[in-house]
Amino acid sequence: MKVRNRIILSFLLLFFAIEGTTAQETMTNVYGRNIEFLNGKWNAIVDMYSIGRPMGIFMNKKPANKTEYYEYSFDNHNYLNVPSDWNSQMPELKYYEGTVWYARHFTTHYKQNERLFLYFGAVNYRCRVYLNGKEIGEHEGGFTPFQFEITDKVNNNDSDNFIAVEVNNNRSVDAIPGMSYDWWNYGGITRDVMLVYTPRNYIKDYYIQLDKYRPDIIHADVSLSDKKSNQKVQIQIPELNVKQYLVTDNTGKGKLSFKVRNLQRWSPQSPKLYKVIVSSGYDNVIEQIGFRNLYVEGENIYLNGKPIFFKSVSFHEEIPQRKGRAFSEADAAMLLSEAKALGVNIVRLAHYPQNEYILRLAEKMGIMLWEEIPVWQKIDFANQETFGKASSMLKEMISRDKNRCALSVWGVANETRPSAARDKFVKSLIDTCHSTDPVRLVTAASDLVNFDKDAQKFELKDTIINQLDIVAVNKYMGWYHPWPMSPDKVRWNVAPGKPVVISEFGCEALYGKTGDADVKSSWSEDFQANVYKDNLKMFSHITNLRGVSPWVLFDFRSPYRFNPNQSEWNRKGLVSDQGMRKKAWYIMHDYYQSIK
Ligand code: GCB
Repeated sequence: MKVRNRIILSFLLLFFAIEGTTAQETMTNVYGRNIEFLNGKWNAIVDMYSIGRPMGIFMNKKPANKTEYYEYSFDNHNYLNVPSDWNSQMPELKYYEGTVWYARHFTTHYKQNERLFLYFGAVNYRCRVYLNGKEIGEHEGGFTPFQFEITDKVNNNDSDNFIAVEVNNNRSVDAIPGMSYDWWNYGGITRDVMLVYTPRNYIKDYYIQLDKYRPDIIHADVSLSDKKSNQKVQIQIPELNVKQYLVTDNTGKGKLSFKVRNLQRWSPQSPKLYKVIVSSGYDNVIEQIGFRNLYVEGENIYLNGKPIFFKSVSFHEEIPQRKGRAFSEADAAMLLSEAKALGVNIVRLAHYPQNEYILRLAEKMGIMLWEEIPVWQKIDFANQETFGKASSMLKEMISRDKNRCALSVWGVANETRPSAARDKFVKSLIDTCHSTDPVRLVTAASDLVNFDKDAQKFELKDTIINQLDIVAVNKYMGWYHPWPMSPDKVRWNVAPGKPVVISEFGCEALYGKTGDADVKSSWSEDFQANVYKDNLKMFSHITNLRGVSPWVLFDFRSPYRFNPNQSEWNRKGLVSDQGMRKKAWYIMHDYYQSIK
């Protein structure tokens, strides 16, 4: 084909490919549905110059006669495991940021009264999905799920279907997160992919949680896919002898609040979950749900009516030993067991929604959770489209996890700088949390606590704190910030009247390195241990302190850590990249033991 004709053909292909849509809102509790995983080895093409789309490679054409040829084929080429990131699978892709195509064949067998969905747990960062040569939709945001209905788009009854996913993880100014951040930009189809079979009229969504304050009132919101009134939905909790009905309005939605007796509330000491069955005449979904009360009054946080102190820690969704994203139940067990061993009652999932295996296992293990969207430091706050992205991510996160009673705190931002645009952006996210989910606490981590020379105290000046349930503070005393006086003399006057949680503190140390405990550049465990001791002294004088969260549980990979002791690792872990506990781990462990 002549070059000109080729270009025309490319544009035509592009035009036809673009009729796709953005992904739809996902159904809740996908793991409780009739699913078939599309995990495994997918064919892959690394498309460094992003020319696969104009070339139409998603059509997966094969030469039909002797004169035809195509400069691509997915067959017998590269393979990538799904789920997983691409960086850890091929040495050539360690630093790769760009486009990779994933493709595979699959068959389906839905019945006449069924619908079929294609569901992605997460793809980092943006993707377009093509089915049998046509684009079916796109999604942006690397850490939340999305789905497409493909009922009438597939060749059913065990005929062949071909799916291609164009994944791109280029960083951009208008994205969430933005241009640079302190973790690895793992690209790829990083979470489960599945086919979901549902009845024609299926239970799309439900939100069943205990009242914020009352120990005996459960609220339930259900939404069916048929937007019709007078549909009856039953909610059963067999162990509590609950059998309640609600009726939908003309949008297919219904609400109900009912009283329960002898409810055993969920707590870290006793992580009780109940089997809950939601059924319409057509569909039936079962899930384990826990019930608890969580609220803030004055400077205290109350769980089931009793004040609680958050003994927290953070981790990224990463298995350091594998230098790759965590994606399985086994990965979740590794991360959470190490957190539990430290003595925590809550984990701050840094800095983005992590996979559902982590959330569900944490709930079973009695670990509360704080989950956030990656509105991290520099974001294009004045850009409406960027706001739209953050807002979608927030809604996707809440929608997926709103039935996890372990989920206690929503985080909407981390270390952002006040400005009119930022304030509007972040305040609006806070409002979304409060209005869509009354049973969780909302926060945003700030690094603006500074020493006020006149007052001789640490203070925080940021108006968004007025809207937060918990004021979260990242402060690296002894590492990024020198002590203005001896640590036990330091006093805080931060957000009086509200609970304060130290959401990050800590210091770098290379595992196994001994050195002078006073010399920062020793990168030694001794120096790190000292920083921990000093910070704990300071904490004991913060009167409204209701939790602490050392940064961070494990050393994690970061492209902007250039010191030879770091060599692309953030070394603030209490546990090394090889899973070895540093000296500071024991200090933190003893501290948590001492708090009753
Ligand atoms: C922070 C960030 C966190 C970084 C950490 C660090 O304040 O919130 O994402 O990794 O500091 O190690 O500098």
